[in-house]
Amino acid sequence: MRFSPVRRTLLTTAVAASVASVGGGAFAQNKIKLRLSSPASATDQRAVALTSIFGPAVASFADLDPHWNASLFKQGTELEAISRGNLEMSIASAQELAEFFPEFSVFAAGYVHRDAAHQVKVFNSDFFQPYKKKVEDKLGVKLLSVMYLGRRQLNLRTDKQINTPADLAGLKLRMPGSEAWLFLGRALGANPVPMAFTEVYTGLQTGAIDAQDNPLPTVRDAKFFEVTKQVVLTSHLVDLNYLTLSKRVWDRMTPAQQATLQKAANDAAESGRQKQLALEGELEAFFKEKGLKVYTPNLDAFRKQVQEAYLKSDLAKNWEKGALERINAL
Ligand code: KDO
Repeated sequence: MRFSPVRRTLLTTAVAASVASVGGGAFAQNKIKLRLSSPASATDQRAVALTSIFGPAVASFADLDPHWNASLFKQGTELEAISRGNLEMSIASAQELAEFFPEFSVFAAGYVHRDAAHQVKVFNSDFFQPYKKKVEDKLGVKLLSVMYLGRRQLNLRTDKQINTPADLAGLKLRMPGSEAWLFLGRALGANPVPMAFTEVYTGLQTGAIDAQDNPLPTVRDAKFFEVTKQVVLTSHLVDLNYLTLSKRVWDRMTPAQQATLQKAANDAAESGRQKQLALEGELEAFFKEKGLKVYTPNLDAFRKQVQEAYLKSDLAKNWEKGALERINAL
């Protein structure tokens, strides 16, 4: 994995910018504007939890100003925007963080996190604290909470039966556009095509791509079921996002405001997680009613191929020593 020149420059300017902001003082009178940008739709449970729980909980001192469907910043550019002081919040993936800090790709690797509870354990573990600190110090971004997106499943516009990774050979599988994502697509046995989330519906409709992967609630929210014929339950990634906040904004809040905001973030993440889990349990039936095939392939074959691909990859060379073992032990 390479550090792009843009990302490297940004890491240097971010540190300079956060040094310059020291001594900004608490937000005493004016409310803090918290612009949040995400490709998520307004019906996504993370969005629902942020607007119905987080926003009201911080309303005495902050105005949450969410922009869904990537309407403010393009997918994958949000961390850079926060770092440069152009945005206050985002819902970031470990894959996006791996663009700046390659060691984050371990949290984005297939068949590593076991479930939603495991994600929370990892996020709160002593082992994860230096990762958080590095993102704060070098990028000026605070990782507030871990949000559960769900188990990513394959969603195809063709009805070819998929049993093992070999059945995906040559399949144009859309992945979000970063190296850690594309690697996952290749590890599954497909031909990954980078594409922004907001373009996926049209991509499936026109046949620019053969398939996409996302958790069941996202397949419903984004209406991908309207333009696909099957869902193959590979559960290849128990996917997470981090709710992020500009460290500069955090540092200018009073300790009481910080405590309120942190609790609001944790409460919103917990509510979103529970709703997302419940939906995952219900949606198989919904897709079947809509006429899609929904079935489980040979999971041992997928797990074996994906895990082996990671272990012998360049990505794994960037993982902290013992990281995988520590995650597995939690
Ligand atoms: C996607 O682009 O497929 C993805 O699921 C990636 C996630 O990290 C997350 O950003 C998500 O999109 C968006 O929030 C839209 O749900």
